[in-house]
Amino acid sequence: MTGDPPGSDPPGGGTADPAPGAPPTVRRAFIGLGSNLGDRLAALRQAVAQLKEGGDVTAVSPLYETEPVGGPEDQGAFLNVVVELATSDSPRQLLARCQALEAAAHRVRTVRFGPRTLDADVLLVGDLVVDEPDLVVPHPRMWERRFVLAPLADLAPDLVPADRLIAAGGKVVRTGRM
Ligand code: GSY
Repeated sequence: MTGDPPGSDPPGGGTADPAPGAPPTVRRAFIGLGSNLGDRLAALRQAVAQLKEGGDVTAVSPLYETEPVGGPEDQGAFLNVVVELATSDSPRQLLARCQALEAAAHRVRTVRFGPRTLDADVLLVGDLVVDEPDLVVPHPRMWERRFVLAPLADLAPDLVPADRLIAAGGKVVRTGRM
């Protein structure tokens, strides 16, 4: 028997790293970024730059302008990208990085699903599964959201079956690169 059985990771999304002193496990992870308030492009650029400070960003998807999914009817369109990392960070460490991005963008939570300067979500962390009150990985709503699946499919077509991309909701338009 080699490796740990699925679901053997410790609570809190910590990594089940092998022996002490052994190199940490590097996983392919994806973070979703969205903005529909203020200077949307500047907010996404700042978030990507901040993520790159971690030294583990490997790719940034094309930029998409996307119809809001959920929330108030009168909110403006989002800009969305997905960022790929090759990282030894745990899901919980990635959540902390996402929260730091939102804090740096001065996000204030007012209306649930309402306009936001920046939303940063942990989408996938290798094949890890986390189900805790404040952190669920894979992201529980990603498969319903074309604003996530379209940029994710650009980076990782192997992870997004075509039928799921077609079935997902929300109009998206690729507008170029950041
Ligand atoms: O969960 C991300 C925030 N969000 C978005 C978003 O980023 N893009 C679009 N198009 N709709 C959204 N609804 C929510 S909530």
